[in-house]
Amino acid sequence: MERRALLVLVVCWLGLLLSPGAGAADDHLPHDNNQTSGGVQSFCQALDPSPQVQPFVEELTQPPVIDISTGQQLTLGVYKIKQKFHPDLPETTLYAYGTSEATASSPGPTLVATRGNESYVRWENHLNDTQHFLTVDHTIHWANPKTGGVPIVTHLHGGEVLSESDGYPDAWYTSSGELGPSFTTQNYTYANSQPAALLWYHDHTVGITRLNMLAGMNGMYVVKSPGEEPANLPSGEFERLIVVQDKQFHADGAVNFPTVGVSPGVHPSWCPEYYGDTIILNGKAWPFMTVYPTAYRFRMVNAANARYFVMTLSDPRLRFYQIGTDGGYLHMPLNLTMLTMGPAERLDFLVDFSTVQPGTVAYLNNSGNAPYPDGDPAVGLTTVMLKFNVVAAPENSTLPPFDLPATQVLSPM
Ligand SMILES: [Cu+2]
Repeated sequence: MERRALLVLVVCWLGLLLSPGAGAADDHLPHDNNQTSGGVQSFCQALDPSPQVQPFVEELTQPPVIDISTGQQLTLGVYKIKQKFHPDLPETTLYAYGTSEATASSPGPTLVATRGNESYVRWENHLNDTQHFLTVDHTIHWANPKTGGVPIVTHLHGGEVLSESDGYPDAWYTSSGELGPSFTTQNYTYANSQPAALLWYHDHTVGITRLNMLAGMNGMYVVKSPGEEPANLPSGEFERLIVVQDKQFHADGAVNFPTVGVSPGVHPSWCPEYYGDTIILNGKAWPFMTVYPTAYRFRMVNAANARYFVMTLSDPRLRFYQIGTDGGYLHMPLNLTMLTMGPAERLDFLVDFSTVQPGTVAYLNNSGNAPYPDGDPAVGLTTVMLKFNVVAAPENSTLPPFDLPATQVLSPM
């Protein structure tokens, strides 16, 4: 089983390496919290800054949740949709997962499985574009369907799965039915044999993974393990699952991705890394979150192409209690002031807001250099991810007490 898990991991990262991202952003803008600015080393062409937006005007939302522990096959399609990332931004065209075109979103629905129960997902391609809306570099090894269209294939990142259901980069398929050389089925089986953890699904097509990811093809996948997880963790409204991504936008709302590569004479549009100047949590640019003075659980996925998030809390009375990582729970919670989350990584942590008064405003900040660790410092609004507004609990309500998992021992660092 360990060998299989390792193989899956290797295949996934190979896919990313074969189809690296691209990018650049405006360079060295002054620190100004009213400005949208990326300020990273330019690998390829410098991209125009995204339209300026007012941060923290929309509440953090949660993607729809679908229980896949029932044994019933779920059909999820990829659809071309429009989505608003911010009231100040025009609609953005995306390719996104959903049970229908009307409900598709980026991130897609959060799939919740139970350890020991197989689940079944049929992944459908409903993209009828004759070509990708982002610029494909035809000089690098990519799916290159003879009949055109937008190939897709879905990988469950971190999942222990058999190869037919792993979403190999060459197992792609188009909406017209053209198949990649490794295609066997689009009906995938997930064993859910592994310990409880947050996984995520994303496109994995050879040579355009970076484009399909930025186009919106990602979502979360939870393996639950009743009876084997720490008791009394914050749950319900006190548990938030969050996909973090950075994007850059044209004035018309379209995703801004380099069209001129790092060595355009050889590869016209290929770039090694992409950094967007807009930080997006669950499909919203710089949302805020209203919290009561109690503990919340945060489970995060970094779905960025290249950006590392080095996260701190702006109020020294607030701390991170990290309880889990990619593979599931840690042996003991870690009492931390900083968390680092690289691309594709997951973090599971608690923040106890009972240590501050209602009326307190706090921020989840980012100080990750881009590229990490030796690139340019984060500047402008890339230094902040999420705002917390601490409010009093409703009258006559009882908030759950802060309760670190009983099966773990607090170990201050
Ligand atoms: Cu992956």
